[in-house]
Amino acid sequence: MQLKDIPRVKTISKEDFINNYYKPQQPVVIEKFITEWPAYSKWDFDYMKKVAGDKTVPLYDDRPVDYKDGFNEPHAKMKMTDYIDLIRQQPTKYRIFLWNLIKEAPQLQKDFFYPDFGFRLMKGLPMLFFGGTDSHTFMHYDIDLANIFHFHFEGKKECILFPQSENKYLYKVPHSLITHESINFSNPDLGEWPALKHAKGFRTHLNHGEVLYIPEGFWHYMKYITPGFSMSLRGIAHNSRNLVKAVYNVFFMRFFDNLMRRIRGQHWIDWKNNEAIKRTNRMLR
Ligand SMILES: O=C(O)CCC(=O)C(=O)O
Ligand SMILES: [Fe+2]
Repeated sequence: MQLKDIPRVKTISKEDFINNYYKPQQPVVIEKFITEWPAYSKWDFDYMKKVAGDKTVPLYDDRPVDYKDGFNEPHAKMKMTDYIDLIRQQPTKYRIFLWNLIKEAPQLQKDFFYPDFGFRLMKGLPMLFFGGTDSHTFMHYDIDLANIFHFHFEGKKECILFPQSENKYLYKVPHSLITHESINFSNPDLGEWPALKHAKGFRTHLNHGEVLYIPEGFWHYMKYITPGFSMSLRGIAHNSRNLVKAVYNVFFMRFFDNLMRRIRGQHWIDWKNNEAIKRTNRMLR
């Protein structure tokens, strides 16, 4: 993989952000953007325990996709307070994924602001993500191909991004939003996944208080190097091709995939995983 370091700035004006990153659809890390937010000094594991300790949280690990799992169905549940104790004490695969802040911990809304970067952010959808040492998300892009601002707290997190232009080298699983689940993007076996040698992407490590701009529809893989959590704010896709893909994914792809799981069961999943390899290797000939 050819991974460039994501550029970093301390702060940025709206105008520079739009011209240098949003318009050309390039990622950037802003290191000191949220130092004025209450969240910058308040948000840590003890505070999360205080605010949401009693909540039961859905947990995900890195098990392979099973046809019996519904879309985004959790693998385990725990009280938030127990989950935070767990990730502080030992490495774990368990992550919290897409936890709706407004629904689950609305008082956290007082601690941050919706930044004005020249386009509208979806106000109802601030999402939280937690992970322990060595947990990671699969390489995926979001169903609505949104622009994402990803704010990180507490720990250190590795982020690897690819634009949609690299799909042909990424062993993308058809009728889904993920790459082949056996690839370890932190250290891929290029003998087994030769097409990845051609994929051009980006990498960075996020620390407490930093925000990563992920351009619309970009693939993202996140690995928690140490326990931490993040908040994502989203802005709707502007490129018309991305918007068409988003509408297709939300209104068709999801239902088609669920229907095929019901009809063909594990064969459907196995077929898709095989196709991911076949289609990508075809590119190499
Ligand atoms: O950081 C994570 O665990 C995943 C973040 C993510 O997928 C997102 O913000 O869309
Ligand atoms: Fe995502």
